Amino acid sequence: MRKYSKIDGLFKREGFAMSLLQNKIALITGATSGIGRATALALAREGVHPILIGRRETRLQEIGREIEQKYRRRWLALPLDVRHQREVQQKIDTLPVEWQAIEILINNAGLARGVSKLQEGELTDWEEMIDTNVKGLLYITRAVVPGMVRRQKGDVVNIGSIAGHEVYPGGNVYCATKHAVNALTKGLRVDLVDTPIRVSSIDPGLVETEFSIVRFHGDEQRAKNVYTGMEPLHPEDIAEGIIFIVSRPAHVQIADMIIFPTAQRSATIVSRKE
Ligand code: NDP
Ligand code: 8X3
Repeated sequence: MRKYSKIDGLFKREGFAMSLLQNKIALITGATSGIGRATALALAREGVHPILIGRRETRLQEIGREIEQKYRRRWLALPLDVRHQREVQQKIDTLPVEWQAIEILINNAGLARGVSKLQEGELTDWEEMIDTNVKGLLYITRAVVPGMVRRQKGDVVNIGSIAGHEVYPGGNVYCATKHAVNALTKGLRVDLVDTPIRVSSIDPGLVETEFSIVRFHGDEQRAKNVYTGMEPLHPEDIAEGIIFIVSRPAHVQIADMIIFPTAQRSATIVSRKE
């Protein structure tokens, strides 16, 4: 009989991914919150040793300690702004030797800013989104993937969005950055065709994290309204999708996984109860 246990609020079959992922090293960007944090914890639960990247160092330390206490994994906090190319390259190039063989890269750091019409948009918001979601993802990928190619081993998972498949009112530049992530995922997958390295993207609809608080520049009430009257996805739902992707047998590559809350059917079609 199959054994199920409740871990972190999720039911999972024991040993589902454990043996495949045991002792691998993963680098997760945006690990201080939301999807990145949930993914770091889920990977650690499966036996992975995570490198945690984000700008808020105290949070990186807290999450690292949680990983150590719950799962007894090694972890490394790497405080870093993914927009700073030289620092990205330098920090990856000078990782302690026991952390260099990164086998799983989760390109998750990203953000939306505002919902202005394009003709009224804030240039600083545009630049922050493009620099983080597109250029930051490129800088990290450029620094990490050559090592995977040398070792002939690795998984790259980019966190895209339904906003990379559709556009919605006020989504203009954010949607453009996620369309770019979609294209970069496909481009990298093609460029790595002669290697065993797999490239995947996971594209969620509404997930309740700090995302909307950041989008609305700290307006928590406005952020809450995004999820009113419906059950959004939880960051752990996306983390479980990532575990599924990276724990497939070596000959199986998940190209793209679109995940919606049940109450959502497209970027703009959401059923809300009073
Ligand atoms: P959160 O705001 O909760 O988390 C975003 C993470 O990105 C934080 O850890 C933040 O860390 C990090 N980050 C932002 N900018 C930088 C930077 N310049 N350098 C390093 N880290 C950075 O949001 P989510 O968890 O929801 O977002 C994660 C990803 O998921 C994003 O790419 C987002 O676009 C995508 N997504 C989110 C959806 C949602 O509905 N929530 C749906 C679809 C996709 P710190 O501030 O400490 O640097
Ligand atoms: C986040 C989901 O619909 O706010 O990528 O763009 S959405």
